[in-house]
This record gives sequence, structure tokens and C-alpha cells, in this order.
Amino acid sequence: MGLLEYLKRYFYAWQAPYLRIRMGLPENIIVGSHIWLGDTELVWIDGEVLNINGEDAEIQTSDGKRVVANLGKLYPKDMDAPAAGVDDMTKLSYLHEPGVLHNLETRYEINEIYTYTGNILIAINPFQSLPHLYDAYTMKRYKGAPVGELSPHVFAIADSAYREMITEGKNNSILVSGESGAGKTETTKMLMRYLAYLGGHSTAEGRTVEKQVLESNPVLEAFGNAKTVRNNNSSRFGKFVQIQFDKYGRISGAAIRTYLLEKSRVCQISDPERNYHCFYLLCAAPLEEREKYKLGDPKLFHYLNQSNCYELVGVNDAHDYLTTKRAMDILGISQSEQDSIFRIVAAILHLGNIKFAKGEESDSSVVEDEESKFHLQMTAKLLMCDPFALEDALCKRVMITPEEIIKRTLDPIAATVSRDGLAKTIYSRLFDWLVDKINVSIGQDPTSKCLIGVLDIYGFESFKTNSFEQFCINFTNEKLQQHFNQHVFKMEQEEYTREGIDWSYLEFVDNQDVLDLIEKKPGGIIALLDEACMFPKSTYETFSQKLYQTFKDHKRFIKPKLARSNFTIVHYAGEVQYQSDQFLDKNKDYVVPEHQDLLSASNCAFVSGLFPPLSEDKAKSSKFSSIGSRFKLQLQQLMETLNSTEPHYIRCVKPNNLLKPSIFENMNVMQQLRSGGVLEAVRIKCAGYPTHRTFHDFLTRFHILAPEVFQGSFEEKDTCRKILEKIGLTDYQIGETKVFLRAGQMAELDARRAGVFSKSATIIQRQSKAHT
Ligand code: AD9
Ligand code: MG
Repeated sequence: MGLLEYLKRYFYAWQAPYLRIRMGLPENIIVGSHIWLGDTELVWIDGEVLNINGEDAEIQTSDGKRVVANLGKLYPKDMDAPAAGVDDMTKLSYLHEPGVLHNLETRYEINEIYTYTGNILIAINPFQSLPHLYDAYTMKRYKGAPVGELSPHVFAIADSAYREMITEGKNNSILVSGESGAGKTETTKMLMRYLAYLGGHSTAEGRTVEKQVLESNPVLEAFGNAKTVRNNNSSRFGKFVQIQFDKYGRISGAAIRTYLLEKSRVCQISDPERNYHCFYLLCAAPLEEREKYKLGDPKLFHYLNQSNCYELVGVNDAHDYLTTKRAMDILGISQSEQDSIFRIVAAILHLGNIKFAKGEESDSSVVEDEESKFHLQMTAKLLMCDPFALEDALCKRVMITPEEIIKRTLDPIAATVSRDGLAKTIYSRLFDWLVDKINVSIGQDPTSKCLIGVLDIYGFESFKTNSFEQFCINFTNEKLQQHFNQHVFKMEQEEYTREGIDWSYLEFVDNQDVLDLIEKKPGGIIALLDEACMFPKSTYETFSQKLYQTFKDHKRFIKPKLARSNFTIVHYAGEVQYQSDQFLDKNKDYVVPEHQDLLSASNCAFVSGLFPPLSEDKAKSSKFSSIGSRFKLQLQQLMETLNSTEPHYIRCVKPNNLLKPSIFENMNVMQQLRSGGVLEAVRIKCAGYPTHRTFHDFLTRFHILAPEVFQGSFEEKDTCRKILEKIGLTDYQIGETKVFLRAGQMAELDARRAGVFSKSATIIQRQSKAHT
């Protein structure tokens, strides 16, 4: 490839800041062309070119304005596109941002929430119930139907994963991603329901494996979901469910893995969010149970009343309590286990109400008043541990020096931190217990031949303040993005090979550099963070200084101007500035030994089971265990699993932040398509031959350019070639069944076609004038 050609290709493929695919070269835009023009508010506005002066075009926009814009900023609009949009973006004549966005909006207006981009499914949250879309009849229709035959649908994706698994004996996975509230969990549930339908046993009664798999959802949601500003039922953990099938294609087991539960929510919430659903469910339990746990109005509990939101529209906590318990029954969680689970939930609420006052000695604390004492008693009773030991574990620390063992007192602030730490530890152990129990109950099928994995994991996040959680979440997304890019690239490559076309035109843009920055060992951010956590004198400031020094020349790392501890990572989906002040604390997974000792001595076997005694070695080394490194390892294992599967991608999109139906916010959607890598997939296509047209489609559209070639008998492939030769295009390719066009060539052909139409219109006009 010549240098000029390379530069040209590079330039069209990558136009900062994100992806601006030039599909219509300016010279293809002529007076009368219908175009899209970049607009700050709407993102894109359509219009018609009235005049061209040098590099500038005068445009009449569809909202009645006249504007002048540089030709380079205009994108051709396909006037032949069907009014209802196309069900696959690759059918668009012009595969560019405005075309993609307009197509999604057109379809969303008529409740067509699903659209393909090749084999990626884009799902736009309808924010309204569309029961006909998921009923039994629809499931039946999709069963066995080839992808593309029926409208795009989650069922079609699940069906193709299932068929591929059966016919080719391969493991498959379906990766669902999108930002909070985009519909990942609902989509995942739909996928699981459909897979249970395909792989269910004929006796659908009782505790079948598929029923247990489905019932794991309400239980995990009760303990791992909460209302946030972004979603009333937000999953606060990542989840990968592997459904196992036997040799007859029937569900025979399942394994659920979860990632990074948000622990801080247990003791800290802000208005108008809520704590985990289970707390409110229990406060709405039948009277007898509430009395047993001494619970009542959620407003009385500190862990719940930091926010003014207690109830959710359309949700009945009392009803959900019973549903959760029923789901637990199906999952084989016994009555006594259920009793222990809810006893622990109640204990956490009482624990949060223990307040501390200054003690007699300096820097010491005591339980503040009678009310706090009552809650201390209740906590101890429910956890079945000694109340004095509980008070000690909250208010004191044991210091072991070479000479002696000293009990150091904590001041009220430190005691409160200790209390919250205990609440978080108990809750996260309870959640892990539930996940383990569900896995054991559903059971693993050791003879299983094939699996379908379904991943429901947090999407890319960039908020005003971004901490360690966002860092881990965005790290996950970088990993998944790399996997996605590799896959899209491979699929495109396969299409080129099938069509007998040289694929060296495809350019693979990798994000390995960001991944190295984060996870390289030694020297990456996680490794440096672990070092800082192990070194007692480190602070977040020294940690940040170390980052600045180490990565000063890294092109994915930025030290923001005047920053003393913040740092920015240039992610594939954009820049994110992280506040490092809590990185060290949040990276330390540390259970206070006093808490460990207290609970492992509980008289309740369930509670002590959550805190098995540590072995001597572990007790010594458990001083610091890195959450970042453990998460990195979990991700590595996830990627290994995914790499051994045939992946399918579903990108969920949230059309607006009001969580309301029928509102499509352009800018918002565009941003998500960028972050979700949909436009990256488009970019990979554009770097080579973005337009693939079957010979038949090509001839239907462009036969008018060379009607003479149709005279006599013709062969489709040859006729396409003759048309292209006549027009004088070069650098296109003709495959086995399709014409492959470079960026801009479709616009060129359309411009010629428009020219022919206007010429014949002029001739007709002249002829009719001559007649009159
Ligand atoms: V989060 O990252 O866990 O905060 P998700 O999982 O992406 O988020 P979720 O699936 O919980 O979002 O969807 C949010 C809400 O959108 C649901 O509670 C539904 O009210 C709504 N939703 C999502 N998908 C559909 C759908 N296909 N049909 C109807 C939907 N409503
Ligand atoms: Mg979710």
C-alpha cells in the first residue's frame, strides 16, 4: 500500500475526537443533495444543499433555517431509505453516525426496539411493557427460525446461540452490556426464559433445573439490587450465568458467578436512592415476623433513613417478600436457612442504629443511650453472639506488640466506622453465601457437553466523581471491548474470505495499551496501588505522585492541570478523571480480626459458617488482600471462558434519563453507541469496504447508470462490474455474491444516479414544454 493511500485510509477511519466516519466525500455533495449536518443540540439535523461556494455549502435545514457549513461537515442522507427504517444497519446505504442514529430513532418511534448491526443486536429500552413482544406465541415463532428471517429480537440471538451449540457442539456466550438502566437485566432474564423454553424438560412442574435457574433471579435481585437515580431496580453486582445442557440439548445445570457487589450501599445511601431491596421487604413482612425481628417502619433505621425514598412506584414490598421466599423454597433454601438469612438482615438494621458517645477515657467511646443499647442487644441476639463481646468488637482494637497485647479504645468516629465495616462485611458474606447456595442447589452437570453463558455486567461509567468502583467497572469494559473488537474484526475477516476478497484492508485498532496501563504486572496502576497499600506510610497523594512519575509519557494517561491526586485515563469510550483519595482504602479487603473472632464464635451455625476460623498462616497474611488484583484475576478467568465460546453481543441503550417511554434523546443515545463499541464495529467495517451489496440489490439500485449493459443475456456479477467500470470507480472489489465498496463510493454512485434522474426530468420538462 502506498503512503498516500495509507494516510487516506487512516484519515477516513479515525477522525478525532471519537469516530467520525467520512462516508461521503465532499465532492459527492452537489446542489440539491440531501444531507446530514452536525448540530450541537440535536447532534444531527437534515437539510438540502441550496448553493455551493468553494468549500462552503448553503443549506436549508428541515427545521426551517438557512445555514452555511463547510462541505467537510456534511454527510449524505439516503433518500431511498425505507420510511420505517432498516432492521440491520448494514443495509443502510450510508453507514455513518447520523444514518445509524436516524434509523434507530425511526424504529423506536414505532416500538421496533431491536435492530441489528451485522450480528450485534441493539436493544433500546422501551420503558413500557410490550407483552406481545415476549409472549408464548412469539417464543414459538422464533424457535428454529434463522436469524434475519424474523424481526430482530433477543429470542433470535438466544435461538442462534442454542442452535450453534447443538449443531456444532460449541460453547456459546451472550454478552449483554449497556449503561445503568439500559435494560441489561431485563434482557438477560428474557434470554434465560427463552433458553429455559428451548431446553426445558417436558414435565414443567416442581423444582426442575430450569425453574431453579429462573428463580435465582428474584433472589439475587432482592439482595443485590437497589433503587438508584439511574434505575429503580439497579443491579449492584456483575453476573455471569453459565447454563449447562446435556447431550439432548436439555438444561442440566448452571453456574452463577458474581462480580464486585457494591458494599458501601449497606451503610451509606443518598436521597433519592434506596438500600438493597431485602431491607424494605423485611420491614414489610407479615406482622409476626416483624415482631420477631423487632422491625417496623423503615424510617426508624439509620441505614434506610439517610434517604427519603422508602417506597417504589409499582412495587409492593410485602408481596415481593413472599415472592422472594417462594423463590428461595424452589432453590432449596430451607426454612431454617431463610430464618437465619432474614435474621442477619434484621441484625444489620439494628446494628446501624447503635450510636456512640465519648467514653470516660480520652479517645474512647461507649454506646450512647438506652435506645442504642436496645439495638446492641437486638443485634447480639439476632446474630447469636455475646453483647459484651459485640460492644468490645465495635469500640476497641487489640494491638499486639512484641512485649504485650494491649486493648486500644476507639473514639466515637472510629467506632462508627468499625460498626459500618462490620455491617458491610456481614452483608457481603451473606450475599456470597446465597450465590454459593444457589450454585449448589441448581447443581453442576459434570457430563454437560455444552454451555451458554449469559453476561450481565455494568457498562462504562463516567460521572462527576469517579472512584475505585468506576475504575474497576471501566477496566472490565476495556477488557470486554478488546474481546468485542477482536470478534467484530474476525467476523469481518471471515466475510472477506468467504467472498474471496483480500482482507489486508482491514485495520485492527487495539486497546491493549490501556489494558497494559491498568493491569500490567509489574508497573500497571493496579500493581502500583497494591504496592501503596502494602507500604504503611503511603497515602493517596504519594500513590498519585507515583502514577504521575511512572506514566508521564503514557499516551493513555493524563495528569490533569493543577491536580495533586486526580488522574485521567483515556478509555476507548472517552476520558475519565478518577479521584484517587479512597483508592487505597477501597482496594483493601480486610476483615477486622475482632469482627472475625466475634462472628466465628456465634451460637448460630449459619452466622459462624459465614466466618470460618482462619488458619494460622492466613491469619497472618490476611492483613492485606487486594480487591483490585482479585478482580483482575476474576476478569482474566472470565475472558478465558469467553474466549472459548462463540460470542453474541447485545447492546442495550437507554433512550432518555427520565426513564419514560417514547423519548429519544439523540445526544444521549449517540454517546452510548460510542461507549458500547457499536460505532467501533461500524468503524472496523468502514476501514475496509463499508458497503457490501448483493449483486441483485446493487443492480436494482444502479441499473439506471448503464442500461445498455442489460441488453442481451447477462450475468449479475459481470453486469455489476461493467456498471462500475463505466462509472470509472477504482478500488472496489467484487466478491462471490456481493459488491464491496470503499467509503464514499456509494455516495458517488448515488450522485450519478441523481444526475441521471434530474437529466431525464429536464428532458421530460423540455418535451412537455415543447408540446404546449
Ligand atoms: V443496571 O446497570 O443493573 O442499573 P440494567 O440492568 O441495564 O441497569 P434493567 O434491565 O434493570 O437495566 O432495566 C431498567 C428498567 O427498564 C426495568 O426495570 C424496566 O422497567 C425497563 N425495561 C428494560 N427493558 C425492558 C423491556 N424489554 N421491556 C419493558 C423494560 N421494560
Ligand atoms: Mg441490571
